[in-house]
Amino acid sequence: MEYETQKIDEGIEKRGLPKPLHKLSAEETERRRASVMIGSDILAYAERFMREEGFSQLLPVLLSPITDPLWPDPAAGIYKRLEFDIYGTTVRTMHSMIVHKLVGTSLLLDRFFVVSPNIRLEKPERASTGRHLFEFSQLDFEASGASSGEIRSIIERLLSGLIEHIGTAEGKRFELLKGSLPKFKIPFKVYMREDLEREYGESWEDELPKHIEEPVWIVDLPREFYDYEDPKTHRWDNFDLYLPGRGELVTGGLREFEYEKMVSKIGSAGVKAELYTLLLELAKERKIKQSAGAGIGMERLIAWITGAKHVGDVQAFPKIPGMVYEL
Ligand code: ASN
Repeated sequence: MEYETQKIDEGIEKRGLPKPLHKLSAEETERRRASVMIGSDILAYAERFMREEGFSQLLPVLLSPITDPLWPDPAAGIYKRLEFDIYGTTVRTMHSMIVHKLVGTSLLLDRFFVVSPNIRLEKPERASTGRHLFEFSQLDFEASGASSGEIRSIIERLLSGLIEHIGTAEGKRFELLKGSLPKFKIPFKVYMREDLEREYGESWEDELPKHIEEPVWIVDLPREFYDYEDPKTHRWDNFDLYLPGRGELVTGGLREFEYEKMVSKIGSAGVKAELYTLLLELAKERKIKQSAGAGIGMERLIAWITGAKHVGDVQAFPKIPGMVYEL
């Protein structure tokens, strides 16, 4: 055990990974404290903004038989899916509350958001990307009857208001981090995924962040069955927001709501339909209303604003892929 701990410590040091709290020097503790406190302010601002936009805040769900398949998603790098039995039923740790959002906006509330902890066991080789964690939280929200453009506009207004707020409220803490706030204008530029593939090839996701100075939208991304695909053009009415030097911050889109389309997309993706029985039954009874929504990675947002190199540097208790610390 002691040997293992020493090996992990050496690994963290050598690779410059975020350390556990009890291993930080006094100066590093000050910096971690500043990032976490700016993070607290960011969270409070974002929650207030969402309420003012008419979204109610729900508390998160952590375990359910149904979660996001995260498949097919070109960016997925899951090393293990956690499933276990409770009370005789198989449950999964929450990958994202997407299905809860579709059902919730159809049966309960037109607009809601959740600061939603997600457990995705990313591959250990993602430890040093600076972007991946095996536990993170997203500001996940959904609006019945909204378009994907409306959702993008909400996010643009949230981000620009947030940067302005943090600039005035958090000046002192920024001095300590020696950082400068991101600068950008809204609306952000919109790129078609197809054009990026043509320009940068298959690995456009890694290339694009090196070539942009401000956040940009990417639209039309073939991925999980719940995002809307035009049956005639095969274009997807969904989006990602990419940050300069960092990559994806937000994922979202307009959603599927029709039974036949869901069934056929689940089938062609090779996802097990029996895992989504409830959603499919509701869709068959035409009880699923069309909605649109998105999720903003909170640690990525805080790391971008504070200038942290690794998303784990803004977590009080870092969750680095492949590294399990005591807390
Ligand atoms: N939250 C995302 C969305 O709303 C889904 C995800 O996290 N995979 O589209």
